[in-house]
Amino acid sequence: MEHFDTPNELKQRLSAVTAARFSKTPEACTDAELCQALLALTQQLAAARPAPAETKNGRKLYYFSAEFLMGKLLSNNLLALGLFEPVRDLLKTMGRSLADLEEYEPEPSLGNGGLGRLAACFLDSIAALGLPGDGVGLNYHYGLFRQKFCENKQCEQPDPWLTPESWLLPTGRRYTVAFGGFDLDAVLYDIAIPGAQQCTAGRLHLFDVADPAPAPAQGIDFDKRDVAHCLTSFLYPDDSTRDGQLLRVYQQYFMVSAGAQLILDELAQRGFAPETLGQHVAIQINDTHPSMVIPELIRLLTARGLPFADAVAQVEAACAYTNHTILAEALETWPLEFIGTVAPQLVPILRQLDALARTRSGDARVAILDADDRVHMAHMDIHFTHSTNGVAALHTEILKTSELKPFYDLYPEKFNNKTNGVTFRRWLQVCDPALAGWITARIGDGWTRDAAELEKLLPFADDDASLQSLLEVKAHNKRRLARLLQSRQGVKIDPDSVFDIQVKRLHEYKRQQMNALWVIWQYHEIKAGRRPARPVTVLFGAKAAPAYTMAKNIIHLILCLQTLCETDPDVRPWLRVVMVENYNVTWAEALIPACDISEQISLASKEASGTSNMKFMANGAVTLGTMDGANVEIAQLVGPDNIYTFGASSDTVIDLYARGGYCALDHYHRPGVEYLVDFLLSPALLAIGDAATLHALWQDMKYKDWFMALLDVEDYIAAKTRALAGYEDRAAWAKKMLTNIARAGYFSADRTIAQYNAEIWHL
Ligand code: 26Q
Repeated sequence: MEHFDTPNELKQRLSAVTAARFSKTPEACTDAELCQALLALTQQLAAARPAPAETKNGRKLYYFSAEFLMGKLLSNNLLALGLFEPVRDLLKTMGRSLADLEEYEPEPSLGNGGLGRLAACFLDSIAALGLPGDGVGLNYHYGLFRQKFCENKQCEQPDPWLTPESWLLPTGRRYTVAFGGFDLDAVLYDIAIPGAQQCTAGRLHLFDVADPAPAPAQGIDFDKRDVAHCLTSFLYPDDSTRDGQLLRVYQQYFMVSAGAQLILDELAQRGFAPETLGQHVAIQINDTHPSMVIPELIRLLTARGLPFADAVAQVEAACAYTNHTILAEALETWPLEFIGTVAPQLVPILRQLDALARTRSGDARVAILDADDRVHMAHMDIHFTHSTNGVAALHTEILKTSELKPFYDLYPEKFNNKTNGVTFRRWLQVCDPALAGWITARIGDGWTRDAAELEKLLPFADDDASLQSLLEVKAHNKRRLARLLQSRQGVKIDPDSVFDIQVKRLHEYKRQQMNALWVIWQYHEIKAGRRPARPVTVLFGAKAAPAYTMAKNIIHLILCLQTLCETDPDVRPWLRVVMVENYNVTWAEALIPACDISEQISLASKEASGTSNMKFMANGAVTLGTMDGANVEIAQLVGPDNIYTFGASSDTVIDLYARGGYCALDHYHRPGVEYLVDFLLSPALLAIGDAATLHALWQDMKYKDWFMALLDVEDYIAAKTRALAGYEDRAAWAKKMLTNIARAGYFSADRTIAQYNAEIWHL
């Protein structure tokens, strides 16, 4: 940890930075300047830290991911450097606050959602455990679009995050990537990742083109054919329309080719021969986006003289693959023709790998190249890595028994589970200091090093004073969120209402539309004179991929319901709907600590894990959820009294899909359901929203309902009614909160990373 012997010394360091940058004392700086100065100072301190020592077996990890959703770095890095409290106290003496300064830090949104944020949590834990490992990704100039609401619809705006005070350290390193017909230099920038409780730092390596395109005058339209300049311009949104995404393949090959060269370089620098790759390198492939690292490494090793079979064996020993999805339509396959255009040198290798895979199994379902000459990236990963893992217990079981069964039959020893985790440093210590203080006052601060120690809180479930003050912590966080909503969005909410929160990417399988049906139900109840015990505020946050029409239609419905409730004087005192604009990591850090009821309502079998469910739990929210993803493990850990579960089981759902046994219309005709769906076409809603959009959504819900919202909606309403009734017994609710916090330790990313290391990486 960084030690400044006196607060004075810290002040001197800060003064040196403000003097050099702004010729001012810290006191004379604006909040924006002070933010920049602190960013610069923590960046200097983090960058000065050495890499963790290599372990005795000399292995080093490279975590390859197309996305790293880092979020703001100032507070997190201050914490890792041991400076969070000293800086907070110093600022206080100056009459300033860290929270105010942070408003000026741009958020690097280099990811879509869960997968990208997981990668960021993992880097934090790898550094905190002092493991020798770096991230490898791309330096997108525009992260995920910025969301605006215009006329109750989503509009997308560019999100430039690179500013002079951003976190990139130039490294002077570059590699040449050979594409079909031209070469391109990959320039390496680093972000230093200081390890909490360590004196070392890891690195996030981000590759960029040497001569990036200038920002477009407006919008986010880049010339996707201008690969040399636009390759790193923007991050692809996660949507189901993948056709024609040639630039995406350019991005992927650029990342893995430069990354593979970096790995072989460092291997040589460490004094090891290329034929020892499998012994000295661990590569984790985060979903299929970096899968081309496999053929690329094989190509580079054979070019260095290794026989093909030996190169394959080394790569298989080095690489491991993580699967994050069971949605068949989300599995990446690329036309071989694309790869022939982008990286023709890989085509013969892919054909050889396909031939080799066919010698291992005659089952056409496990082939790499299909009859249409499409390359199944996940298939290549499973054949030519030594480990395939799912991200929650249920997800891994589903992979083994249904989605990837032919592979499991072929390679049972390769399959393993690594239930996701989140970093409690960002997601509890930094975002919820009030709760962190409450915990430490009761069990000491050992939990900040080992989250399993949170279990020591369990005896306090019988301590009335502790329960009372836990409720006060929650009330404090709800008031904090209310203030933020007022200042950022001009919306005033009632901190004494129940905060029911669903924040995640908008996807039909996550079923925000089912939550919207609950709003419609509650609206009708209130109109009929049946009011809830206390007001409810339903908060949503979600971005829809720009090309995902159904998702955008659901946003429209939610925003229309928001207007409906706001403008109806009978309803507004009892039911509010608020959708936060531009939901991102920064919003999450304010929403999660303020949550009472955590909505985790995906169709069972569809959410691989979920990770916000873990963050909510650790912050004392009670889950209302289906038995899906990691919710299953949450339910096991807290027991039935401390979670509200509902809905069809994953077995039932998988069976319905297999038989084609689900008929939305049958469920629509149930008396408790029809009026909810038909409300989409009611005069009240049509007066607010766009008729064509609402009609399209109504039709889809009634006739298709691919993710079975109508199957579960009545059970959902019943479960939410139970949860809201449970909330009214404040002491009993506080016990549920406490139990959730106490049992959340399992979901620390430190635990997850320790398992990756013990069972896959062996660093
Ligand atoms: C692929 C090809 C072309 C364009 C975009 C994509 C693409 C981009 C992002 C495909 C998928 C993603 C993101 C997936 C994701 O976030 N999955 C989530 O991963 C979490 C971490 O494991 C899980 O908790 C979630 O359940 C899972 O949905």
